[in-house]
Amino acid sequence: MGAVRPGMCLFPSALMTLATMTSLAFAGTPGVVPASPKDQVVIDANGDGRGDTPGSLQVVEGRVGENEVDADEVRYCVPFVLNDDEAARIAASGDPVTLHVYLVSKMNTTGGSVAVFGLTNHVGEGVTIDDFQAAAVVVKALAVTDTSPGGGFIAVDATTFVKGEVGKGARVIAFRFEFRPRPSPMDGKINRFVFRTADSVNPPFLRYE
Ligand SMILES: [Ca+2]
Ligand SMILES: [Ca+2]
Repeated sequence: MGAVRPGMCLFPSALMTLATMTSLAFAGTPGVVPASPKDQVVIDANGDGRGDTPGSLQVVEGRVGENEVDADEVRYCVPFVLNDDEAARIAASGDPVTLHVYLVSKMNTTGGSVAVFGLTNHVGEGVTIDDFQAAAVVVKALAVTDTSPGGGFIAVDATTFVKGEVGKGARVIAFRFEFRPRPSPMDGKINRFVFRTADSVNPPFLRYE
């Protein structure tokens, strides 16, 4: 371990390290895609089963369930933007793609759960009020239940959905989180799950192998 002398150039070794890391990344190490900061909650404030109220632009709580006591169903929509390299690796790989979301807390969720949906043919990176009810397929029905521990990440296998969308040429992969049962309990309480968003610590991410 020689001391660094004046004039000694460290750049070549740094370059070597970068080259090594890059080649490792293409040798099958996992890739991580962070959630788009355009993630959003969407609310059905008049109970007709359609979204009509977006959340604030920077939402730090991904609420799923009731936004108010026995009213205002809220769903969390989270897009992920893939670059061409990421899409190519996902398309070529036979390994799983998993969605990771951090469950912050549960509020009166006995008997309740969260179903994760994949928005099919989603256009653009943004979330609109129509994404509340936009066409989607079930990724996992009981992704989160009342027995899921709060304060940690939940992993959901999203391989089939993600590879399907990538296979259609999609570069934005969007998910929607919904509370079950519907309607939620009319129990005089707020029933909901809360997840971290892209604008908070421990944001959602996609992981591929
Ligand atoms: Ca509505
Ligand atoms: Ca309630």
